[in-house]
Amino acid sequence: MYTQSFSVQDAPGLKAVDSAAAEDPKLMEQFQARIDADGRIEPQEWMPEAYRKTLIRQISQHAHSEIVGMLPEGNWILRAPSLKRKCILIAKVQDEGGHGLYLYSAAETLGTSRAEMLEALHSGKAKYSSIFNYPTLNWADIGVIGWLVDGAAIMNQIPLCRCSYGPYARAMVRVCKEESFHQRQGYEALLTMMKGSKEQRDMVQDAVNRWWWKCLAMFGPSDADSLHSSQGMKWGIKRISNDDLRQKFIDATVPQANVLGITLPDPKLKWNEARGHYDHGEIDWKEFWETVNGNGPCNKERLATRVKAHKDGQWVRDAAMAYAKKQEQRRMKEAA
Ligand code: BYC
Repeated sequence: MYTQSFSVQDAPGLKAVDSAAAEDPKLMEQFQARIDADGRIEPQEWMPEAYRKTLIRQISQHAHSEIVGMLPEGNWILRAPSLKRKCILIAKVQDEGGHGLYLYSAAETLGTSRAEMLEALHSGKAKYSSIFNYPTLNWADIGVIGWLVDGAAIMNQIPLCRCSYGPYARAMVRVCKEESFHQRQGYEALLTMMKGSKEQRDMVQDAVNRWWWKCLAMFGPSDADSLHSSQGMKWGIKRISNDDLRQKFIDATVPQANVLGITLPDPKLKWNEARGHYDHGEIDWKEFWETVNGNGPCNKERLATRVKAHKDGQWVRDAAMAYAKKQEQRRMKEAA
């Protein structure tokens, strides 16, 4: 769907966004009316500069999360306990790489380039999901990432299939289908371990204890502290708030934890009949912001691995460019 990226500024026939037009009240009114009527905005259409920038920020952060998210699981491909688990894990990690590619392409339709986005990631300027800065200590962590991390990701990403920006919304449809397989394979791996020895069951419980709170923080700061939520909701980029998504995730996950036979590490987790939701304890926001700001347990390692992979892959990009150039020259010669 997104094999042809283009720059909004450079593409002929497309109107570059200028800040004077961005402030034109009539255009703004038409734009908001389109969004309020649940319309989609496409790359060649007028959009406020701030809408474009917000989308570039969110989609590129999302893309970075997908490719950095390959690293903690990638570490376990050689250590998967069976050929079946290894095949599943390879397929999952490969899917995450694919998600990164659709998302970088969707962001490129807004006038940024792959090189700019990667430079921002590699220099530490851009954010990516906090969750990938924690270590994967044993095989149960891989099951828990599938069950909880991908489970949280689906909860956050299903509403993005209705995002007002067309290319992002369409990319999310396929991403969500694949995330659903990721979540199920994780849960199934944990169910298998829970039917095994006491040591295996303890490993699952230990992994859940370490990941639960970090997964709740994935949804972002509470609504009262969320910088971008109200504008993002007005523009139809976000459809459900951070806290509401977090609550939906908790409500959906508690029964799954019961079937699995593990305890979620929150003494305040309790069904509230009046609210029709589970009450829960407070997230450690100080720890979350430390991690988001580069000081989590694995931030430096993740970034170093990513930068090395990019450098090591330079010859592949050079070879692909040389091949494309050769093909183009051949076509020109044949056409002449
Ligand atoms: N980690 O005003 P807020 C995956 C930042 S991939 C780090 O609420 P917004 C998977 C936020 O960026 C999962 N930073 O922001 C892959 C903002 O900072 P800036 C990734 C976070 O944008 C491989 C500031 O905090 N999913 O699942 O309205 C294997 C204030 O926040 C985090 C997406 O990216 C965080 N957790 O809402 C397995 C989904 N949370 O930009 C699985 C798309 C917040 O002002 N993104 N921040 O410097 C979104 O839905 C939204 O951007 C967020 C944040 C809900 C994440």
